[in-house]
Amino acid sequence: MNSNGRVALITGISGQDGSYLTELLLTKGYVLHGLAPYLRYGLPVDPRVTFHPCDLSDASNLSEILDQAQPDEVYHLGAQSHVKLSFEIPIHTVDVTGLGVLRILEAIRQFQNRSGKQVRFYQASSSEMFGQAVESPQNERTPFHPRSPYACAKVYAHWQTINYREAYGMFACSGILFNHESPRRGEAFVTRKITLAATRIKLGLQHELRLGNIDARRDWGFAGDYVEAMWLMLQQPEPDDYVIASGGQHSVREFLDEVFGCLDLDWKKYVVIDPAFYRPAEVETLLGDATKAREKLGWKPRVALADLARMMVESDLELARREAAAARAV
Ligand code: F7E
Repeated sequence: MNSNGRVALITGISGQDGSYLTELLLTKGYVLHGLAPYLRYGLPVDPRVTFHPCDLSDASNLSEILDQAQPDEVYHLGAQSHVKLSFEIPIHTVDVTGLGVLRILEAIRQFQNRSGKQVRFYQASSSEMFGQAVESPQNERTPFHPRSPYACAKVYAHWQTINYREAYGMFACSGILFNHESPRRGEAFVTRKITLAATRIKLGLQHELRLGNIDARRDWGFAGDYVEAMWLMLQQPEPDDYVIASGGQHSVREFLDEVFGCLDLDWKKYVVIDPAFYRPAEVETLLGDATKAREKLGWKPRVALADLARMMVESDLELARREAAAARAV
């Protein structure tokens, strides 16, 4: 693919969304720069991407990176994104997930002044901001009621993004993304935890699965669909905020039915409820209304939950088969 002459910079490039967005932007001909604190916890970054180590709790090298990369678009995906972990490391979470956004916005504002360039900025906001939601489904006008240090940090970051848009005329957008999953999802999030365990149980590598609140209800979509919405937001004539969601809602129980059903297993024989996985404050139910994204961006999700579950099961079954073969070879 020939270059389209545009440069994009992605923070959090080694995570699930960073990897799908990398693939999308490479097919569109972007020159790509990626930031992450260190790579060993994430996926390997595509060799076509120029990688810059950058810790969002420090960010002292951000200005230098912006001067080197000269980005037209910045996609800010980097965060401490695990909700339960945010109760255990709240200060670090708020530093990276909340203040980290301010560090980037301010570095971009100064870069724009130095270079005369207009940078388009995407902020990864989250449905967790709705928390104990006052209405259902949630849209761009639904008030926030965050229920974790992570969600509080995301609310702060969301409003800073709007503030930089209003105060400095920055082209800054927030995508309020509901849960989005894939075979590349981190292993500590509930969907991947379930598909990894179910496939290992199927092959006799594991015998139980310990979970927390399986009555929680979420609006789950496919990460590959959701990164397309991020790109679309930055191609519009005006910056704005958009809810990105599937518009369907399922409980963790229903996701268990779907996944174990794919493998002809009954999850009730293996799942143990363990209070260690409960959160001090839970978000019981979320459901998104992405009408604005459909009407203004022309965006809609393509992958339904049953297909997503199957995609994740097939991928994790392959991993489990390799693990079983390696165990036999020893
Ligand atoms: O939990 C329940 C848990 O950790 C989903 C992040 O990407 O999406 C994600 O946040 C539900 C919760 O995702 C276990 O209590 C039960 O009600 O997969 P999760 P999340 O907390 O909804 C939003 C949009 C983000 O922005 C976040 O960054 O499942 N649950 N048992 C469990 N959850 C986990 N992780 N592990 C369990 O054993």
